[in-house]
Amino acid sequence: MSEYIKKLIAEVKAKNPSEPEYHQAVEEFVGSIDVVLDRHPEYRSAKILERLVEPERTITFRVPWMDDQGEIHVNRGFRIEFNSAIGPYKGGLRFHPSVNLGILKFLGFEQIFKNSLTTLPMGGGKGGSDFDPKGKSDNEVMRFCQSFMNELFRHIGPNTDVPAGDIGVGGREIGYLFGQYKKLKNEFSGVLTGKGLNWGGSLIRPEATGYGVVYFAQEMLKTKGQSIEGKTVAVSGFGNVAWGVVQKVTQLGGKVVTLSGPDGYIYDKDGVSGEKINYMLKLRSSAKDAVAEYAKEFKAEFHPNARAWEVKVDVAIPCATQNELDGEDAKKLIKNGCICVCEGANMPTTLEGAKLFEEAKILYSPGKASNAGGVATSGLEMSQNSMRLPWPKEEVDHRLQQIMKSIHDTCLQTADRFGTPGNYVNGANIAGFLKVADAMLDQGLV
Ligand code: NDP
Ligand code: 2IT
Repeated sequence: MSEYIKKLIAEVKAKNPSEPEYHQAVEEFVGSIDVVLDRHPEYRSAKILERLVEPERTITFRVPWMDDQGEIHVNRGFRIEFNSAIGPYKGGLRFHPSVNLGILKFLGFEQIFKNSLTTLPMGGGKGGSDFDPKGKSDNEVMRFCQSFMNELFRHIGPNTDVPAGDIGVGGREIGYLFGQYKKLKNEFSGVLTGKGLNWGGSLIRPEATGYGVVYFAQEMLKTKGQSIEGKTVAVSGFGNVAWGVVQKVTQLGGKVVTLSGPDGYIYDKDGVSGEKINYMLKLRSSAKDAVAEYAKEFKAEFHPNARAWEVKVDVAIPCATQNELDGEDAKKLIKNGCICVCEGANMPTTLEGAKLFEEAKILYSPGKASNAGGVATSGLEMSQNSMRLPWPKEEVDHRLQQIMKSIHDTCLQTADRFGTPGNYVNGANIAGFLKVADAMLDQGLV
């Protein structure tokens, strides 16, 4: 690593103390960019990296709301408008008690390059709140969303910043947020994505992240003359992304044998398929934060307080949250003969885990490439909203498949061009970076 990059990382750490996830995301990214700067000194002199690591705008606000008993609560709301070089800020909202500025900055930073890879014109942003949806009633969630939008509405717009869902934010929350935006602005527009199908949503958006991950994994396996068919797959999480992954793996003839939650993981030797996939939706909406009930319902094994990565599988698809797969987990997967790790969540693998996958030379893709199908389909929802014309399911799915193939091929070609063939991490970081960096140069010092 060059002195220049080392200094940049040290400055990011000093300037953004107590934000370990943000440091991790920057470190992982700039490690790939060193070689680009050697070939393109113009990026260095224009201070592109120094500008990239500083969000264009960071908004924090108070979110007061009342529970069903009449008690008042105060949460913190955020929106990080990170980079608008190639389009309006775009990225999800996360509602989870762990949310803080550092976590949203890591997510917003990754979103810049992910969105760049999608081939669509979207800048990078992320937001959310430390609100805990666990155990809340529909009315409480509605009042929280309305209060959150009472401030957020003045910062967003269909050509400015277009939020969507992430952990803890699904169709129900997007509905309440959209309703309040519409009331405040007196405007029906595509200001959020992941909307309901009757009011501007796109077919396939709920499934898109998970489907896209599996399309990407399929492309990765193809490079080794293999496919999903007949493979056993470990999936973590049981939320939106995991649900889409399980559906698509099953359709393509693979077998998902694990799901996980904060309480542990389930092992289902017969595979999560058929009615069991719909049961995931029930588990999720029960807001109990646990997968143990799946084991009871379908006579599967439940392993409390353990991670699914100890199971012998061909393919691993982490779909829960950041840093859920560390060095020890990576060693277990490699030892058990896993040939492909395709990230569904954002930054689920620690720096150490990623290094081990790279050294073992197994197929390994970073979330910013393999989970980009969600935001890409959000981009397709924006196009349909602008045209005021919904596309059929087949068209959206076809475009999603094309986009995932394009991201896959771009990653491999770029990795090759910059001297690290087969390295999806470098390929994704560099290809995502080049488009944004050139747009920043074109647009001058803003
Ligand atoms: P959901 O809320 O639908 O599901 C999240 C899953 O992860 C749940 O099973 C959840 O369990 C678990 N989880 C969340 N936080 C933690 C934690 N701190 N420790 C352990 N488990 C946790 O979210 P999504 O499926 O939408 O998101 C999953 C991942 O995919 C995230 O990394 C997200 O950023 C990423 N992603 C999402 C996209 C989308 O379009 N939705 C697009 C691209 C990436 P519980 O809530 O019970 O804790
Ligand atoms: O991490 C992500 O890419 C998302 N949560 C989806 C963002 C979006 O705008 O659809």
